[in-house]
This record gives sequence, structure tokens and C-alpha cells, in this order.
Amino acid sequence: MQQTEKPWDSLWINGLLATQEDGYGLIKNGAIASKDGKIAWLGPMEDLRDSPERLAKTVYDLKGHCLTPGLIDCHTHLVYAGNRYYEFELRLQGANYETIARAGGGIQSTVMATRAATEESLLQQSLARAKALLAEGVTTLEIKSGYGLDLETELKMLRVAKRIGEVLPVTVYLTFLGAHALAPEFKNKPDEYIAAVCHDMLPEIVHAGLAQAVDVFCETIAFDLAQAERIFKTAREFGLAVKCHAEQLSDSGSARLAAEYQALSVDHLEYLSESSVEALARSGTVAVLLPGAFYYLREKNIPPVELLRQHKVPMAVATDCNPGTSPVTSLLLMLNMACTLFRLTPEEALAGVTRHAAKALGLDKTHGTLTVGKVADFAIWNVEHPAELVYYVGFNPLVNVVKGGNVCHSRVCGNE
Ligand code: DI6
Ligand code: FE
Repeated sequence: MQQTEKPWDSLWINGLLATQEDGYGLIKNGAIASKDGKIAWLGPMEDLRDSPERLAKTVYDLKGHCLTPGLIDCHTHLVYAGNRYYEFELRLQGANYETIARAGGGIQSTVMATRAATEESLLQQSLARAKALLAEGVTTLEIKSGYGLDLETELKMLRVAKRIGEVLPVTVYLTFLGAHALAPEFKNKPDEYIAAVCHDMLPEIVHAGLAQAVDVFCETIAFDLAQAERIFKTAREFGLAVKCHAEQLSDSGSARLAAEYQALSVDHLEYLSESSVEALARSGTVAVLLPGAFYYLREKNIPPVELLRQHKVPMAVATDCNPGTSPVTSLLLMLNMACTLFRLTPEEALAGVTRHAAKALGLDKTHGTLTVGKVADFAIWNVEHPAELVYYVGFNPLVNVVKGGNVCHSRVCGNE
């Protein structure tokens, strides 16, 4: 007897689906199907038109667990060598981030370590951090360069970032952040460095296919508005998306400028003004909030969350994983901090690591919600409600991850 072809590859049944399409988008006692790595169907169990075994080659019982889109960490600097524990100690003794940066510590010391590291060592050090993020349900990860500040090392960092996406079940989004800090070779010549970033580095990086976006650190201790604008112009000429580290330590107007260049996101924003919030609303730019850096620097100003809310600017939440101001590899902790420190609601925080994080990477057509046709990237949690993901500190309820329709690691944390 001829076996009729089953319509779906895999089907997950008996779960609480948090589609994230509109708020949590809960579907109680739901099921979700994948075909060729994409979401083929989802809905309440009673709407399944046949028995699960007849509909899919493989059927997984969620046993009431909660299934969300795979989490997206849309702002990290996780490829770097060495670490900066000594700087943490200095800061506790009273030194601030600017003083350390001006004294040649800070970013510059990570630049030296990253230049000196072999590509293999850089990969191993960075993989450990990526694995920590994945263990909490991350399936898409943005990684910035910016600790090379010369072509060779920037390329090395971006190759390592790309490699992470090849050896782990994660989609890696590559961002070139050559304008992170002034390269030591260009001391007192920031304009010449920016020219090198635009004319020598960026074309090579584009040629190597190693960047989807370009970012710039616009700040009194980094680059000014005119320099940022040269970077944005060049990025647009090369057809790359624009991002900006904006208003982290002061209000420079960089978020407004980035909005004029249709930036995908502006990130940090502790000193964002109301007129800049309006500009973001007009350009559809995502505001990425980074509570890890805020906490670590013991910053006092919180981003203008109420204004962002009023103007309907989408808010994302990310780790900013970096060795200086946010040595953080827990996106779940950032969910909690976004609520306790910045007063987001749990629903907003969760949108910030799913739907809005996808938009911050220009991936909102394919990622970030449970929607038919989008990539079948899921995280499965032993929680009764998605707000529980935001509520815990230091407890990981992840049961399993599905990447492109494939189950990645069963009972990764023993939470089944
Ligand atoms: N803002 C940050 O918080 C990180 N980079 C940036 O532009 C800090 C990077 C570092 O201190 O290593
Ligand atoms: Fe950053």
C-alpha cells in the first residue's frame, strides 16, 4: 500500500505557544509544525485537521511547556581576546570609564590582546561566550567587530564571528564597528582614521562578504557627529545597514543623525532627548536598551522609556556582551534588568529579545515571531507563562532549542 506523503516534517503538540505577534500572543494547548525549516502551521490543538502522526514525520510532545521564538541578542561584542577584570577593580576604587579610556586602558587594551591572539584562540575564547548565550535559548546573535581597528584584525574578528554561526546552531549577523575607538596608529588624527575606515577597511570587508551593517561609537570619548556621518554615508553607498552607539554617556544628537540615515537601530540611549525620540519614531528605527552596561557603569540616567513608549518606538533589549562595560552572557538576566532598572513591562522586555530584536537586525520578515513562513527557530521552556522568563534571576528554565526545524539539544539543562 502506498504511504501518502505527510505534509509536515515535525510537529510539536500540547504546548503553550507565545507567538510574540501581538503582545505575548498566547495560544493555550497549541501545536506548531515545521516543513523545510520554516513554520508551516500553528494553532490550537483542536484545529489540527488529522491525528499528529498522520500529519508529521516526527511528533514531539511539549507536555505543557511554553514555546517562544528563539531569542535574539541583537547587540554583542562577544569576539575579543583577554578580559578586563583589573579595570573592574580600578573602577571599584573610583576610576571611571572615561578616565580609564583616556589613560590608554579600556578598549585599547582589548585591541592589543585581540590583535595578538591567533584566529583559533580568538575563536575558542569567543565560542565559550556564544555557548553561554545559546544555553539560554538564543538562536540569532549579532556580533560586532571593533577590537582590531586595523584591516587585518577586523577581518580576523569577523571571520571568527562568521565561524561561530557555522559551528553552533545560531544565525550570526555581522556588524563592522571599525569606528569603535581611535586606532593607536592614528593618535590625534581621528579624521584620518575615519577616512581609513571608509576607504581602506570597509571596501575590503564588503568584498570579503563579512558585514551586513556598519556601526559607530558616537561619543565624547570616541567619534563626533561629522565623523559618524561620514561612516553612515559610506555604509549606505555600500548598501549596508546603519547602526549607532548613541547617547550612552551624553546627548550628542547621534541618534537623530542615525535616524536620518534610516538606521536599523540606535543603541544605549541613556541621554536620548525627546526630539530624538520623535526622529526615531519617524524613521522606524529600533531603540536598543542595554541594561548590562547601565548596571556595570553604575549609570544614573535611565533611557526615556516612557517617551519611547508614547511615540511607539520599538524597544529591543540586548546583552552588549563586551569585556569592558558589560561582561554579560545572560540574555535572561537582561530581561529582568530591563524591567527592574528601566521599568519595561515583562511583555515589552520579551518583545525586546524577539520581535523588536529581529527588527533591529532587519530580520523581521523571517525571525522574531511564531508566524507561518518564518524560520522555525524556537526555545522551549519549563514555565507556566512567558513572564516567568523575566522574573527569575540566575535560574534557567530552558528545556530545548529548535533551530531551522531541527531539535538542537535535548534536556540541555535538565529541566524537562
Ligand atoms: N559602548 C560600550 O558599552 C562598549 N563599546 C561601546 O561602544 C564598551 C567596549 C569596551 O569597553 O570594551
Ligand atoms: Fe556596544
